[in-house]
Amino acid sequence: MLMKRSSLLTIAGSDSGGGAGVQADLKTFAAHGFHGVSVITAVTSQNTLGIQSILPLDEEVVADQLESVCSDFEPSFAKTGMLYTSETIEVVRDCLLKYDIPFVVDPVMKAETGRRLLLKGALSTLESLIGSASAVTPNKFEAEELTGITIESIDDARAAALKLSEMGADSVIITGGHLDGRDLVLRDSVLEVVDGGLLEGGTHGAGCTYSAALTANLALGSDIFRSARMAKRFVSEAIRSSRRVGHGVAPVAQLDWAIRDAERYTVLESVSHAVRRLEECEECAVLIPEVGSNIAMAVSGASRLGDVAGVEGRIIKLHGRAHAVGCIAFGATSHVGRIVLAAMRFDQSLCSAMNIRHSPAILDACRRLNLHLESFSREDEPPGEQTMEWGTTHAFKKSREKPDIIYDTGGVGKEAMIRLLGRDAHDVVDRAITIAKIVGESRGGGGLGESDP
Ligand code: PXL
Repeated sequence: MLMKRSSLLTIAGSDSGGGAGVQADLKTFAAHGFHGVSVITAVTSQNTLGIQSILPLDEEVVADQLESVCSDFEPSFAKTGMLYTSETIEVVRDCLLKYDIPFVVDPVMKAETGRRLLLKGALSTLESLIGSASAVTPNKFEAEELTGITIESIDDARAAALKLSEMGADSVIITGGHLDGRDLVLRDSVLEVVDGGLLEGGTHGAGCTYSAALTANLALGSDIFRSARMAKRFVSEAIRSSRRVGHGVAPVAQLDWAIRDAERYTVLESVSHAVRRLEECEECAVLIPEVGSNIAMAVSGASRLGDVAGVEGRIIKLHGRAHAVGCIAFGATSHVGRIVLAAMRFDQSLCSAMNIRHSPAILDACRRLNLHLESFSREDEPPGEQTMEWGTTHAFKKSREKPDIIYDTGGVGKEAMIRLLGRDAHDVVDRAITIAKIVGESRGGGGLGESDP
């Protein structure tokens, strides 16, 4: 369970496209396990192609929102984004100081398209806000505007960071989207460079996401250097996960990474629980082939073996039981993993499989369960093919309905094999256990010999 986390506050503009601003900040706070509260300074009408209009809210409305959230939620940290006017900056500063809330200033000035998100005359008021901040996170252009220093090298960035720290912020981070991906972190005259490299992916909202992740990490108690590293990692994953939505610059995806991680965890749990059930099953050793067995399950949308979890070694027969040798991990099974990937190309819901021993009694048990069986012959396999991929694909193509079971009768030096397919590892193991019980009963009382009658 997550430790109890306080609320975090964002004071920023709304981005109707959901990529930057308040929307980016709230998603980033949520991804770090925080409840986010928000004060909207301006409503931007925008999409991936640009900003169509900006409606700044009256500073009284901003002050009302600030009072509402600060008086009740007691945020442990705040961050500011698009503030637009001097008047808004002043009410924000007054409130944060009144409630003694530490804050990060992301000195947002312009959108990627060049549209101003801070009025020209508001720069000096923004500087006074920076003077009370725990951290300020300008990009190269914002740092240039605030310091008057042209930044073309990491040395220029260092000079600008020193000048910014003289404004009074505890820490300065010049973010590196325009500095070969390197961020410069300065605190109490200690300088650290956080390397990152330039990444492939949509970047709209990257600055907001970075400063929100920094805020969350500071609120979790990390120092500025660790927070900067963690925030860089978070925004890098969000850029990598960006998807083309709309027709222009893709927004970063703050939650996809967290959701993917959660799904991978669920898959690991599902496979390990299924393996345990198989090991506890008294009749199941009869299903284990000479070459061993494996159970695989993939995350949704899987496209490579790294997206499929299974037993690192294999499942063998030991003391009359099925027994897994090795841990459950992603990328652990190439044979059964390939079957799953091939089956998913026909039906995304068939994301799990297990190979079991081929024998007339086991095939008969499968038939008695009214499962749809399909087969392939290794003799038909064209040279240079991956057998598992080809066999599975071939079986799907020749089958009228989607197969539950695909088997082959072996070949020279190749053991015959049955593969069970299912919607998840439990589904597959349910079938395996039922088949093993039928085989056990049909031989009259469950004694497990090495071979079928
Ligand atoms: O990324 C800066 C930014 C911040 N806030 C809002 C924005 C943008 C960029 O477009 O729209 C509301």
